[in-house]
Amino acid sequence: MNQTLVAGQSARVEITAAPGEYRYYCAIPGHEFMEGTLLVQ
Ligand SMILES: [Cu+2]
Repeated sequence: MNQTLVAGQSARVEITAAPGEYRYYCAIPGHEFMEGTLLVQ
């Protein structure tokens, strides 16, 4: 899934996922620091 936003813009994304840990990150070059982990219980 890929979602691109302009600065200051927000969006809501709904997913159906099995329990587990999912890594998310910004795919724009130079933005490797924009990442995190989504925990689904
Ligand atoms: Cu970014």
